[in-house]
Amino acid sequence: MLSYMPLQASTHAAEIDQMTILVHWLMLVMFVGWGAFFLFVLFRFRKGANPRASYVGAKGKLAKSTEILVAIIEIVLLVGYAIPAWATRVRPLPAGQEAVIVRVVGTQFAWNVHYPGADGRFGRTDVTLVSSDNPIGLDRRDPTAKDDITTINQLTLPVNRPVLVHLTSLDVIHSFGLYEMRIKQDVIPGLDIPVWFIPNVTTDEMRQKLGKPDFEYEIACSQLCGLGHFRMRGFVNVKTEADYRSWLADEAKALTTP
Ligand SMILES: [Cu+2]
Repeated sequence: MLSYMPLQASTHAAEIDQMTILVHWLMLVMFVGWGAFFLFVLFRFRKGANPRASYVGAKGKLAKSTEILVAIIEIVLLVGYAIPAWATRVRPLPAGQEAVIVRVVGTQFAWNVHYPGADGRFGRTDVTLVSSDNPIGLDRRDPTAKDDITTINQLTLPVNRPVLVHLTSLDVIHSFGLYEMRIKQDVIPGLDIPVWFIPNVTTDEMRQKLGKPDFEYEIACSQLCGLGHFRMRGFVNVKTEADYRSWLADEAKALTTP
């Protein structure tokens, strides 16, 4: 039914889609129902049949019971689907060895990715160090920053492991949108906003599924953030664990070789 939606590529995507489908069914039924009711009212209370206005109004109970029914369905959607889905999103964030923790810093108009490196600690950043060569203002003199890996518009992740992304912005409000992962989160200057998910389809597997050899997962900025908003487009490379590790090793090597 949602064949126009991007294919699912995270563990919670199916749950979000199921909720979207249910909400759309409810909206469809309500649209048709209220539309039909409106047409009926136009006909039933037309001037020709009712030359004088009634000050009492209609007495039917149908409208009220329909409203109660709709309210009950909405409560079921909220309590049965939306709140449980939200509870998983905000439960204790992934941590430890299993999790991949990265920072993503939005700027006009790029996504800057910051990995903590082998020591697992993010190096110090400072806005006064921000330049075109160093868009996140990383202080390389800081010992914990020496092994940090930074990329622009390329978020590389391993498959089937929890990913925790700390989002922040250097300038205006952006929005971090990963459609296949069903992730969308506003990115706000001065705030560190965590968002997590488990990607479960590698880029290569998705290319095969779609039959598109050049397919890429995109990071779309979902908040109109300035004139260059249209080109604020990053990519998520979901790799197998082995490929991810060799990518990390290559990046680490590139840091030490001048
Ligand atoms: Cu943006």
